[in-house]
Amino acid sequence: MSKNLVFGSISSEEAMELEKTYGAHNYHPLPIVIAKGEGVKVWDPEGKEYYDFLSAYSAINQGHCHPKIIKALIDQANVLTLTSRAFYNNKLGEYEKFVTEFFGYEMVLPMNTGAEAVETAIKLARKWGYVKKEIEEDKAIIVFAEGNFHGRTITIVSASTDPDCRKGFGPFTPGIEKIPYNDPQALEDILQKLGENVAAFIVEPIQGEAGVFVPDDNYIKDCYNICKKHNVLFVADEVQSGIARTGRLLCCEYAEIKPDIVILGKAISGGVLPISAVLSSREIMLNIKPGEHGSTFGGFPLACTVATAALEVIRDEKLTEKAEALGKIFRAELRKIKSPFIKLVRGKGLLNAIIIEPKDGIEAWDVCIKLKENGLLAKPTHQHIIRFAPPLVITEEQIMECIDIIKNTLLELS
Ligand code: IF1
Repeated sequence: MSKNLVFGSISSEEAMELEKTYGAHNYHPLPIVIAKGEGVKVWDPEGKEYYDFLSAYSAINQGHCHPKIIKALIDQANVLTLTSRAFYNNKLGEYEKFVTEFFGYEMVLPMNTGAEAVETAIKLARKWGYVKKEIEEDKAIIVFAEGNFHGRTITIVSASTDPDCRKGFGPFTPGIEKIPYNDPQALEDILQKLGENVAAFIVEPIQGEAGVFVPDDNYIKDCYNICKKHNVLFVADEVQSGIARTGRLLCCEYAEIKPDIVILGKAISGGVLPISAVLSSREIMLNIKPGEHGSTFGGFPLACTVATAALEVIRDEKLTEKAEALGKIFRAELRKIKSPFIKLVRGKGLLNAIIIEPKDGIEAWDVCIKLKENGLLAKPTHQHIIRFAPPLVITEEQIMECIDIIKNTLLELS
């Protein structure tokens, strides 16, 4: 049977079969195989073209295979990839200066995945709690928001309220409290009660996985002020909301506050390597002493070079401004679509979602299948929500083309 392949050497069917046979079934992907990516577009092995409206969950803000980032990867890969932190190297310090100045912080602790950065932030906060706030040893508490998503490690899922993230993975890490999201009073109440042992409040400025849950305008600022009042660190998980995605370099800028600790991942590398970072002050960062935390690859030369190029792209191509302007157009156009399936449109910048009203047995998953057939890739979250997050390099013309695809798809399903 001719495979009529355009990219790679195996067909979509073969690729899916191989994953099913040899790969753990820890995901339920949409039935689409991606073989090539460039900018806002991806292609399957048979050459069909799609708009990518997931951007690998906002890791590909700069667009697939951005030439500047790929060049940085290739050039550095031919010189030096990894030294470990047993020795110095000529790339880490330069990157640390660049990234701390880029985001306006004094110090950075480089890690690899977002979850590792969240774990690092938890350790930094606990350490600060014992050393600086003089919390009784092993009594430190970290407060999280219900509906959060911060990664998949045991400590992080200990903070989760999603049964699918927790079931069968206990026992869980102690010293974790959870309060309703978008409710500053709930934070005030728990800090009134337990505040003297609370080291930090860790929160997403917009809850991505929860379905692009944008809190009230005052929420982040109120929580920050409550944390200050109780000598509790305010920690922002900007792994998904950060790096221009919501129309600000950091989503917390909308609240006009500067978190004590910022957690970054995903688009810090433009989706080229797993790179993450924890940014903070010297007063917080220097409580972790040599040998108390780290990782083999954390801040390796290849990562430093790629992350520098990826952040320069954000700056030089003005992707923050673009995300804000195009996000407004995208939401306005989505809201013009008259469809019984659209219950709500919400988001900030180019992190948006529609809440689907199921109808005649048709749910968000079916909408995504039809969108795929019409050339646009998006994936549902929590059954009835479809997240739309294209690379920030998308043009206004392409946005309008995708609005038409979404409109026509919903029309077809009606
Ligand atoms: C999966 C979700 C998104 C994150 C925030 C930390 C991390 C993530 C705000 C951890 C990671 C990814 C993980 C990936 C799918 C995706 C995801 F659906 F899982 F929840 F984006 F919403 N903080 N989110 O969003 O970063 O360790 O993955 O590098 O696990 O399925 P990571």
